[in-house]
Amino acid sequence: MTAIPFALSARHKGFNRAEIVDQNFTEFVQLWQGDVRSAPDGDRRESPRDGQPVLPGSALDARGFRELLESQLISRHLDLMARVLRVQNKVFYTIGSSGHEGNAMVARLTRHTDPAFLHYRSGGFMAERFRKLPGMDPVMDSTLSFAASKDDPASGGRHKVWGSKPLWVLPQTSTIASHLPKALGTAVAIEQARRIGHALPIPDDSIAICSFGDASSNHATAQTAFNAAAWTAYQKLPAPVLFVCEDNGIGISVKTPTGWVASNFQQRSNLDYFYADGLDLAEGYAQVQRAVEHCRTTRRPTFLHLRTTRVMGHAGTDFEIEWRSIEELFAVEASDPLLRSAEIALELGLYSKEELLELYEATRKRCFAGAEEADRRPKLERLDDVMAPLAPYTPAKVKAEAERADYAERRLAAFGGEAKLPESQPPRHLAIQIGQALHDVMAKYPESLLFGEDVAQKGGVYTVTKGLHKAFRNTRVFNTLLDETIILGLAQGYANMGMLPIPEIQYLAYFHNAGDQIRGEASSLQFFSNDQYRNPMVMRIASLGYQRGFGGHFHNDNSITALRDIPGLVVGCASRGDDAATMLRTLMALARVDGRVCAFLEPIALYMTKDLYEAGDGQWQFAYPAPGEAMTLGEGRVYNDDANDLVIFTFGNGVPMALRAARTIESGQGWKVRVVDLRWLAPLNDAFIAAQAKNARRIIVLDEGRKSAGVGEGVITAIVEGGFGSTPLARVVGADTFTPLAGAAFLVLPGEADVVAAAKKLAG
Ligand SMILES: Cc1ncc(C[n+]2csc(CCOP(=O)(O)OP(=O)(O)O)c2C)c(N)n1
Ligand SMILES: [Mg+2]
Repeated sequence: MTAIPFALSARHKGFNRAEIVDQNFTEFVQLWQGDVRSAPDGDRRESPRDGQPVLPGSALDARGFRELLESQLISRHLDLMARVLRVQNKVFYTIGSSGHEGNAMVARLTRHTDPAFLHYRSGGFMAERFRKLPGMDPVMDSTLSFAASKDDPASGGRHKVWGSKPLWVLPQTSTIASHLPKALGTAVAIEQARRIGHALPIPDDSIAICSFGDASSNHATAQTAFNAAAWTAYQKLPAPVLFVCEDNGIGISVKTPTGWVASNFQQRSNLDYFYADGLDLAEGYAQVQRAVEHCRTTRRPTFLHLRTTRVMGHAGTDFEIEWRSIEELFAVEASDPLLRSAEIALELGLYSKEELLELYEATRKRCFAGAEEADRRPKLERLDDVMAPLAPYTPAKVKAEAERADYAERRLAAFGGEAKLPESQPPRHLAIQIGQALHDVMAKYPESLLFGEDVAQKGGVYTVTKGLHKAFRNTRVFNTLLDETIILGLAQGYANMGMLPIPEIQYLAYFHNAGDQIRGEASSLQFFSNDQYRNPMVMRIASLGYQRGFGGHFHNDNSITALRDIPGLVVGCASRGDDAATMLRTLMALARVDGRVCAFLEPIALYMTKDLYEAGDGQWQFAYPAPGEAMTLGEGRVYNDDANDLVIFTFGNGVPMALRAARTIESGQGWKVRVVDLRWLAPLNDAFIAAQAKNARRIIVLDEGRKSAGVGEGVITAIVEGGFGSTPLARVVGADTFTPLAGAAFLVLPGEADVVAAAKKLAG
């Protein structure tokens, strides 16, 4: 890189570094004294023209350079505008891209159909990608997002995001590194689509692009994505993901040890390392090009280490001058890539000083005008509007889709013939019928995939998925590596490419260590993209307590709270096989029709339960519902409909427990007892709960989860808000503790005797 021939800013010790960075550019151009570059023979060279390389041997031509420079300037002036208009409450976000504008090269060298998951410093990338489609305006689109206007085409005013539907930029929330697993998932999905005959919405040779900072590269979620990418490539499976690490040497105020990123990534096998100078367009362009071409042609995970810097602090609220030495700030500001771009432009005679300053000021004007216009546009002013894209639900369409049964031939093939169709079999228990229901939905949706730990040949820890691998082959039913974050990242990737993923989490306790993939990412996509992007999925989780043979907390976790408070997530829990089948059909339909992210909780302790009252009675086995039958979202199951003396609200393991307790209570108290299986735990059907509470003389809420923040609290709230708070009520609920091993587990979980005791108390 050519040294900047100007000791910048030595006079500028001011507090407002944005103003100083701004001034630096103007002064740099005004005071530039270099010569327009001479050709080797001493003749003054003409400026390179369009199509001619800007430097001998460079991959970048004159037009390309001018456009990249313009993109850099747009990005810079959006940052400068944000600093000024933030204090006037006209824009609401000041984390900028200054120093990172070289990422525009990555956009120029890729296609607008290469799905991109971007770092928050992607102003240059976006401005450049906007060129790829005619009629788009990078300034107006961005300022509308800065201003949180309802007209923001990316998020509809819900967040300042880099995002665009036509440009395949899927908006990101600002949890660092959380987007890497789904970027890898998208890359894997691009390749897998062909193998299952699924038509991609983008060209077959697309790559997934994912950018992030140097500090973020250390995050567990980033590391698992690098590892999974390498794990994939090691097996010679394609994973065309371009990881772009924008290394500015710092994360907020913590410096990355010098050389760490190179040292950490240069030698990783199966993650191919490339370096590019993001501070210098002339130097960096060919380097970026090599990385992009490598990724596209070899289909291997590629790590592009892009040198950047960070000027103007982490955000507008970061007054670096308070915690960094002025000498350090001078040095950082002197490495500003826009000064280098100005130098190239002047040296090559692509712009005169006046032209460059004119362009600079015209871009400033454009960004301010855009922001002022955005400020006049409407904001989100009603709660309904804010929430509209979060959890779309079109009941009639979902019902029609769930009941659709036009796949008889594929179904016959999946089950192995007419005689083996599950509805022709005698009543069976939960584990068998979940397996049958999965055969059914996978036959119905050729774009569905089932994956997780041990799910393939073994059929899962509880053999629930047994037979699916044989029926649908390795391309659709497969084992992943052991990492829940990646399982859920893959799910998002497949969904992004139009497939219908059914990821399995082996135990509920292991959902929690990957929960952010659902909480921060999958469930937020429709919200932050104004429902332009959807990542539908049905996540199966083996759940809850009461296992007799396999004890301890981590196999008996009963915390549903962590799922219930994720906005938009649908949570269903079936306590019997026929309900599992009809519920799964509806969950798949919710995913397909409305793009919903769904969780299906499978009570492990009921998997093999066949009897209800006495050993051998076979009363917890049910006939398999033939296709055409489905369960409405929110619809519970009521046992003993017209009994009013006592109503027990419950779900999961609580259902057979309540039915058994009801028998004892009926004979002891002489009451008629109704049992209500909620089946849907999120959203809770408040109206249904209130309707069931209406004629109840007494109520028991039986919740196998924990006392604090469990489902039971929601049920009681619905009863009270429904106007039935004066009905005598008792709650039978798990303790606020982890579940111990062996018999002690039953001390912390509610049992049949507790329900009977609660009824006695209500009688007293
Ligand atoms: C999971 C998570 N932890 C912490 C943060 C807060 N945070 C936001 S940006 C940042 C530093 C990121 O640094 P780097 O990855 O180098 O990116 P840069 O801002 O330097 O471009 C931190 C700690 C976050 N957004 N997400
Ligand atoms: Mg950084």
